[in-house]
Amino acid sequence: MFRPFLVLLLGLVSFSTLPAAEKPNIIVIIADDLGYGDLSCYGATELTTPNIDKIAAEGLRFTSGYCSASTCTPTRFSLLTGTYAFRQKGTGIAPPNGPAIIKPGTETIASLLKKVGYATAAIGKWHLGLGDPKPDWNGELKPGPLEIGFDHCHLLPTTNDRVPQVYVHDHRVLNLDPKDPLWVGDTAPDENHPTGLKNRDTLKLDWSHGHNQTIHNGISRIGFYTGGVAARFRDEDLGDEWVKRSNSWIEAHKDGPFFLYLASHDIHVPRMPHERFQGKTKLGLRGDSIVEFDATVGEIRKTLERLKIAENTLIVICSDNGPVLDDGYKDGAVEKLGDHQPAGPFSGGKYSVLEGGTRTPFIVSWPGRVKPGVSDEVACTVDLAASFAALTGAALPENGCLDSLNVLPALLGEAGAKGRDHLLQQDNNGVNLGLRVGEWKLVKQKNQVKTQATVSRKKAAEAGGKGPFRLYRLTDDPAETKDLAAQEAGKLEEMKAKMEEILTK
Ligand code: NG6
Ligand code: CA
Repeated sequence: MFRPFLVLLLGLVSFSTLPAAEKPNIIVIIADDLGYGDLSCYGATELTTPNIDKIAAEGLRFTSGYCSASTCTPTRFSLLTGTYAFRQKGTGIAPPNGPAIIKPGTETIASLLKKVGYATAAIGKWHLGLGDPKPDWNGELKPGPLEIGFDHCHLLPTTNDRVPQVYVHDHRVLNLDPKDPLWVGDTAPDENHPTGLKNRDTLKLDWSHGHNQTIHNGISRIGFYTGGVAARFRDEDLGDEWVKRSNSWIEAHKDGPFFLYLASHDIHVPRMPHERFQGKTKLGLRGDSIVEFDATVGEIRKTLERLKIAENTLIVICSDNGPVLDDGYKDGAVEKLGDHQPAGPFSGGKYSVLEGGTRTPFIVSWPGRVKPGVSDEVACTVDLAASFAALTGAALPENGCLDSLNVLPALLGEAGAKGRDHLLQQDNNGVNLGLRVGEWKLVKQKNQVKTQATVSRKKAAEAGGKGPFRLYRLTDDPAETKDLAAQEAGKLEEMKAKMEEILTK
């Protein structure tokens, strides 16, 4: 046999058993700080999100959909790796100069799907660190997404309230002029460096706590930077950038299969949506950012339709943690809240292990396959790895994806299909924990999390128990106000044992 043919044949054999044509494209669209009650398809009445609502109506909307942590970095870590973040040290909120948290060699959704023939891209907020031991902003930014299974990336490196405001395109800062190097640090480069603290009167968006260091685009941030002026973006243009980059990447890979991880920065602070969205809601910039996120989703969907690949594209819409109102800027989120309930019926929000911290919008759509409806099955972003592996015939690693469960039949809405039978929820560093098993919820509360009463509108919530372990029955008490730990001692012990088993697995 001719050598080229042999090589081709071997290539096909090592491929998955499913022919590429049968593998759907997969798009995970993850919002930032979007709460359970922030979309009209989840009951919001003070704004409308027509594009997401349409996708939810055509797909499956989960009422027990979760992210695994109540802050960004640990949720994203576990989404991509299929392993709970508390199992690895240093997976809390990443600082501007933080190193790559997911080490090369770690199996991720991207690496799994790449092995079975998918083109893979990460577009949007990264916030999982770059480089080792720190990012080389003027050189090659690696390791990063390209070292853990993504073919391409176009990123906001951390979050936009942290410096620097530049795009990372594959291994480099985009449009960086070598004559104007980018410097990023934790202390002011000189005493004349303008900051939000000293030059507060020049700001277009004032800070309320933290966020008072280097100023860019009239907004002061966490951290300091100088240089890289030609590379800097405007906050207002981020949403459009993600749409533009995603659409052109999708178009280039329309013959599929492809996996796109699209991580919008909406609705994280600083909330500064494009001018055309500002003032669109009565909720202020927070509401306007939700509408911008909805428009982003709509644009992606439009592209899939134009390319005639919508039928064969599975979309997951989710969030990285629950809602927060004042997260460091005076953007009117508190004052303009009105009757809006960002966490829906739940207590707590971002930073909390009460349901509002991790129970978030979770929608699965695949027009050719998913039967429209609403599902009460438990599904979590940590399950996407095992579920996508099952879908595409990718082999899960022996020593990876430790907490990812294959809930594919539940995600596709198959009759009688079950979701997770248990779910661990963590805060930023896994100090406080939650465990949901069926209707029961155990909360291990080491320290008190100050939750803004206005987020959850359940002032009683944080007082719904004083001990280190609290027990709630979510069916009667979704807001976790009545601690049953003393009353249900047997159940409490059973839940504590289950939590211990997961922690020490
Ligand atoms: C906190 C920031 C908050 C936000 C959060 C990360 C202060 C006072 N607070 O430390 O504004 O940036 O980190 O959010 O600085 S996350 O969604 O990316 O996890
Ligand atoms: Ca977040």
